[in-house]
Amino acid sequence: MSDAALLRTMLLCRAVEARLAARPDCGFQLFSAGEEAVAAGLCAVLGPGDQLLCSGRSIAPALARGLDPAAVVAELLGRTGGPCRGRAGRGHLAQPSAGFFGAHAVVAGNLSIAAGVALAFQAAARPGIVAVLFGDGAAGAGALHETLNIAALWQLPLLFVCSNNGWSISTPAAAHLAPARVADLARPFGIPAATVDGTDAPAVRDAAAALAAGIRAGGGPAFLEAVSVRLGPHSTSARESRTRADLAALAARDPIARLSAALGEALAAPLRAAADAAADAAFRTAEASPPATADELDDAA
Ligand SMILES: Cc1ncc(C[n+]2csc(CCOP(=O)(O)OP(=O)(O)O)c2C)c(N)n1
Ligand SMILES: [Mg+2]
Repeated sequence: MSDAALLRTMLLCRAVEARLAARPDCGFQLFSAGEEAVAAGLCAVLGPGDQLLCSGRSIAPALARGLDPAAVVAELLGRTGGPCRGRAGRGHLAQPSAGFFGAHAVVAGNLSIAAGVALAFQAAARPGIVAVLFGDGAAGAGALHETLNIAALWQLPLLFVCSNNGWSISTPAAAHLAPARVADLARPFGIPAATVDGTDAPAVRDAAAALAAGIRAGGGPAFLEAVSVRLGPHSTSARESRTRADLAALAARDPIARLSAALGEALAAPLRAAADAAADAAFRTAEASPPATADELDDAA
């Protein structure tokens, strides 16, 4: 995927989230602003036969994976036009037929499920790989260490990707994580690991491509740590716990501004306009979709 295509993907994610954030009925959301380069760079190396699992911070990963933006927005607004007919929302959004095995709201809960999907690929001799995207908050969880162990032992086709934005809600990584580099957790298991600047989309793509190639060649699991930034509060209902000075420093690392500057305004401006138009169209289509009914919600329970 070209650098311009990465920027197009990131701009769409930002445009959709900005429109959602502006709505009084936006619901409880976790936005990816600042982390779009991780989603775009990772998804650039995934093909139709691969599967992606992510955390509850799922909007950019779902859009970057290529899900229909109108369907994603419908799901977020609780409309029946969503892939889960509006019953899953951000926390459980899934469309396995599109290579998106889903969002998992339980921190670290996606890891062992991803190992199961990778085991199913291996058992069926399917050529694809499974990527699991999680935060630094999952890095101290037992599920990560158990999954690293079994993935290494069974040589599962699994790409671990940690978007290390340095925060779990209001807890800094330094307060809950012993190693300074999350990627170091993979090394005792013999799993190839790399750390990359997660605000540099082409660098994420290139690092993910190298690790994915090793997995596709039968080399077993790999681990990518993308050092990212969370530009906004943890969620739409969380108070910002960082200072204005902290936020200003983070804003200077905005991955979209970075790639826009690298590619030049002549290229970035039309991409921005196209992303805005695509996001507007997605909301129009989603709003025309009926809300999920109470009956349907009962069916799902
Ligand atoms: C097992 C579990 N504990 C607590 C929560 C509440 N929770 C939701 S997101 C979050 C922080 C996760 O931090 P991180 O993994 O770094 O992801 P980020 O929010 O930075 O994307 C927490 C504690 C949860 N969803 N699941
Ligand atoms: Mg985090």
